[in-house]
Amino acid sequence: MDLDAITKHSTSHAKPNGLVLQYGTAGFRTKAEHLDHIMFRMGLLAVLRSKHTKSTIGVMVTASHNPEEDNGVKLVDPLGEMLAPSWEEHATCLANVEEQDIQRVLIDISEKEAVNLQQDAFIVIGRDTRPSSEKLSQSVIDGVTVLGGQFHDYGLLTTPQLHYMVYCRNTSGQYGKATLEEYYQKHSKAFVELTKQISCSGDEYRTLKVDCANGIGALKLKEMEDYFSQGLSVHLFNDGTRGKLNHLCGADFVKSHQKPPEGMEMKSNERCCSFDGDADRIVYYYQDADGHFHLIDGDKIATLISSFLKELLLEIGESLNIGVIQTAYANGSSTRYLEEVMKVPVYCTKTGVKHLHHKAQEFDIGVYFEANGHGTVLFSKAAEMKIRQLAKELEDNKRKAAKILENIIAILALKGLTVQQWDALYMDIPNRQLKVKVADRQVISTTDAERQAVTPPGLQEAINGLVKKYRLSRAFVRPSGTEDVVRVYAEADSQENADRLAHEVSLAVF
Ligand code: NG1
Ligand code: ZN
Repeated sequence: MDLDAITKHSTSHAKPNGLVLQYGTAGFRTKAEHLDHIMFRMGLLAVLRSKHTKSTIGVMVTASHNPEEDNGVKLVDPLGEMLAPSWEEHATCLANVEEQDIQRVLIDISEKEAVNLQQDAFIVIGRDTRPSSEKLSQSVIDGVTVLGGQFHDYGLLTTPQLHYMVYCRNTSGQYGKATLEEYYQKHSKAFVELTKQISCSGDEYRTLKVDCANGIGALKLKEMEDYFSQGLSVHLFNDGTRGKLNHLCGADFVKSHQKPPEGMEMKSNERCCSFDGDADRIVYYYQDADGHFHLIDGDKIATLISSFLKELLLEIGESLNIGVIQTAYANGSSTRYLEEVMKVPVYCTKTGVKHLHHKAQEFDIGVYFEANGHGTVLFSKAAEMKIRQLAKELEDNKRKAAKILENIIAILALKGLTVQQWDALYMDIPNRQLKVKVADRQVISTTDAERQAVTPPGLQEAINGLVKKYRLSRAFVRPSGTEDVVRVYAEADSQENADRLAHEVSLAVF
């Protein structure tokens, strides 16, 4: 370690006095002007992590669905996963020390984790379209180079694309080359193959209106369009040419306000969807003939995918185990439908993809989605090999199902239901989410996958009392990991009651 260089560079990425930040649900996130030192230090940490794992590590500069003025950073581990928990602690520690202690913390981490400092390090970097992102990613690069790490800056990328690049680079090209070209080719090929096999016709399945949240999704979908020319026709809205990122649009807006984004013309029964600011979230929706808005959120996506997969497995006679992972924000109806009608086991974890991902790894096929549209499907190595084998071996009709499964590993698409039929799988229980500003949100601590408040004393009892007043009701509170607020969630038998319960619970939080 060139200690002098570290000292010199860290003074040019000074930490604002008294600022304490935590590596939270999705890395560090706050106002962009408070993040320069964090970026530099995460560059340093990424190098240690890369030396430790002897692999390429990813750094993504984004604040996803937060307002345009915010920014954030998250590290991506070798197989495209979220950073390991013990390293999150190192990240928090490194982020908060005074400049003169940076070297000591770097040495501490290296000793604790037995990092071989002679090992080479390689970092890949991506960023979203926020005005602050370019400069902040330069600060990451500064941190990487000062510790002697090599890097490749991909520039503008979606979060899933950066995860893909990291994965490709660490699997010696077995999965594919770490280029956007290959990313688009792989996905479009699987999609086109898949739609060939689905017995549906008509434009309905091939056209889609996309609200890009005025973010990176628009740029990347435009790049991708040529590859999809035969299979899919997408119409982009909120493509960033006029509006502000995530402002009155995007997946988070649509999900939390339960209404269409501004800037999108919706005709009745047209299939529409929204991305978030880094394009790792998607929710679908449509307006019915009476002008009612229907939201098809992450819970319904998980239901669709798991029922589709279950049918395919049945067809090929395979008994791979499927599990669905949700959070406390999953609509009560979706959990009931999955467990009682579809008979798939459902597990609840804490909020944040990393928790869902971890649990999903326990299954041959783990389907996980947050209600807000973050999620994916994990196939265990063994399951993937079995499916690929079956796709080669089975006789015709069975082979077809295995082939579809094989393609699904790369891309997920509809199974020939209309958006209305999909929506009708179950009816959401009316619900409401609210944000409450408090002096210190950390006074609230929770247990049972965040469904019960442990502190402050008396809060859970108060919530229980309120919930009892309503039918089909449920409510919980938790401190946000990405914003300085407490989140309140409530469900009840009518929208009016859900709104009322959420409001009453938010008063109990003060
Ligand atoms: P917080 O702010 O911890 O609630 C939010 C979302 C998470 C996840 C993260 C990361 C809700 C209720 N919470 O976390 O699901 O998406 O941001 O982006 O939507
Ligand atoms: Zn996101």
